[in-house]
Amino acid sequence: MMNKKTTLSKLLALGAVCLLPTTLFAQKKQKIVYLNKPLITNIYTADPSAHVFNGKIYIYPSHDIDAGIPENDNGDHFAMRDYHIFSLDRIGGPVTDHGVAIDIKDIPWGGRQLWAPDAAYKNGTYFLYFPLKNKNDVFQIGVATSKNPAGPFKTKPSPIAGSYSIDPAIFIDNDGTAYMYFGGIWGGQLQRWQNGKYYANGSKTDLHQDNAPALSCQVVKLKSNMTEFAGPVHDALIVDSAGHQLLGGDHDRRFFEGSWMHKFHGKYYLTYSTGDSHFLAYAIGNNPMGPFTYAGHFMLPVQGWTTHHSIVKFKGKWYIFYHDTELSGRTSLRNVKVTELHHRPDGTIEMINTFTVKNN
Ligand code: FUB
Repeated sequence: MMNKKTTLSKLLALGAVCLLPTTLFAQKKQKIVYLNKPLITNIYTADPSAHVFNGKIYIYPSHDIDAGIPENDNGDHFAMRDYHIFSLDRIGGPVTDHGVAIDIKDIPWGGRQLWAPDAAYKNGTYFLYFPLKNKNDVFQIGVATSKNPAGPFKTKPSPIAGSYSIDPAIFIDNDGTAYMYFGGIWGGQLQRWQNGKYYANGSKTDLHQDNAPALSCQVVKLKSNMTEFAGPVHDALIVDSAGHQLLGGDHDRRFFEGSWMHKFHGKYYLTYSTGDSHFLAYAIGNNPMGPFTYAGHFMLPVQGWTTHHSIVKFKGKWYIFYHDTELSGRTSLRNVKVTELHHRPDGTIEMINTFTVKNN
């Protein structure tokens, strides 16, 4: 799953020792000291979308399994088949596993790979949004509903019309308007879509367009029923301080996948993974549709290939939920963690380093 262009020297320059298996550290008498412990240890979990519902934190993660599929850049080894939902009353408190909330066999349009989900609440109903490859092996986004934040959820018979790619993240603004941010390149297939059409062999990928604008995170308003797009999908543009769109070759800063939106002091913070360069980055805007001005990294590479996050305010503090591979040391068997996130008075976000390597 590693970028073919990635060289050992680049990894070392990045300090991305996180990509090396734990055993290598053992041979060299080094050990990894983690900032946080895994929250869930009974199953492997990743891509945690956290929300506060009824005074509790609910976590909607992917459920990683060992499907016996070799790793590749398309992410075929992420062959997840169901979702579990978790809740906790307080950070540091016990975590409850509410069991299977939805199973791939109950999704009539589904083919394979239940990837990073998200959830939302409106008017007495909870909505679970999930990316899944359809029977033609094309990612689309489905939605399921429940009266209980912990499920079980009942899926709509078809994917959301006009949906594509992966990693839905729902943001409801103070005026009640709901937005979905989504998309991911490489295995997330965003590069195969142009003007609402799918090109199976699409070459519109940042891997071949280093000097062209990078592919953008996608954003769309949802109808008040929360199950349909209200209009066209837009590019959530990320620009530099001079107003120029980030370029495809700018792997340290450009959008890759795993977007999230939170609002802080009236500004809209689009946060996302830079994928093959392994950072979490953020960009700030005055409008939920963008444009967003690139503001920096706020999480260094984790132990594992990459991470996927969500940001939530709970009892007056901000938290970031993320994953690494502490429990397994394997890219496709991840575990969810949480740590506090701090905004500085000027609105920038303090850097988080989730592990250090110590000599024994
Ligand atoms: O879990 C499968 C995929 O890996 C997610 O959809 C991406 O965000 C990445 O975490």
